[in-house]
Amino acid sequence: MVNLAYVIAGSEATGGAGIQVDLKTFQQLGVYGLGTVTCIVSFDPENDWAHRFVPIEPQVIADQIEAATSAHDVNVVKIGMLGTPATIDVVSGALAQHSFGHVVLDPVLICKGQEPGAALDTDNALREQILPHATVVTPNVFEAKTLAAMDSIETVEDLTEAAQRIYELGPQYVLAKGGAELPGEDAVDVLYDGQHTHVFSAPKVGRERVAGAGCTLAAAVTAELAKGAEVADAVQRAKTMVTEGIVGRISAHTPFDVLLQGAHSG
Ligand code: PXL
Repeated sequence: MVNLAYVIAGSEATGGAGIQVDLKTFQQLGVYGLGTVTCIVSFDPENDWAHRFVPIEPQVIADQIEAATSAHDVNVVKIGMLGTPATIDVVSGALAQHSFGHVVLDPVLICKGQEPGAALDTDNALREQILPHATVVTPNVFEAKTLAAMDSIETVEDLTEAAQRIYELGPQYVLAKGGAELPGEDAVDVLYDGQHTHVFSAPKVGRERVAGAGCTLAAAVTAELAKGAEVADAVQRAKTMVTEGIVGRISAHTPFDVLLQGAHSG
């Protein structure tokens, strides 16, 4: 039997994030991938790699979703960057219509290098229309602060509180990622399911953030769920893949190194 995972996300033209990473991750984990593009991000090398962002027309997103879900029996979907309230309307409609078995939401609010708080209406639409559909939501520290309305997250206890607050907004599991952001020797992530807190820890690989880590983590969770894993096991395997991908990272002319999906041996 072929396991299948679907992603609805943005294209990031350098290959370091977005749907390109999601599909590479699915492939690396032995899952057939299909995807719907919500927006196109082209970094501008002439302007300090600033984001050039173009949303896809809502009807074209709806058409892609129709094609994907008509061609295959899709049970597991990852949601990545959506980018506009109009896109969120289309995607939340699809989530309500299809009742997928698992929805993994990477709540991409801004990308590395963008100004925080640039798009409050989009943040709010994501919180209200997409988050309640999520089986698992995977905020990083910045996204966790925004979604949990907390001024600062500096410790694992803060991260746990953020996960608990975000849980109240409707997802079944919150995976709040400390990553390289919190102080200490380890990259710590916290999974909260409404009752239990599960802490995942791995020694930090350097101190610099690496492009593609968040996308890869959520995509790997998605792939593992598609293969039938329980959420906590899917998270553990995904974290292992991300750690290996960071160890094997490649450099680029962009300001960040890039995680290598192919570094994971399975
Ligand atoms: O890493 C978050 C992210 C997700 N999706 C797209 C992006 C980025 C960051 O650049 O461009 C399409």
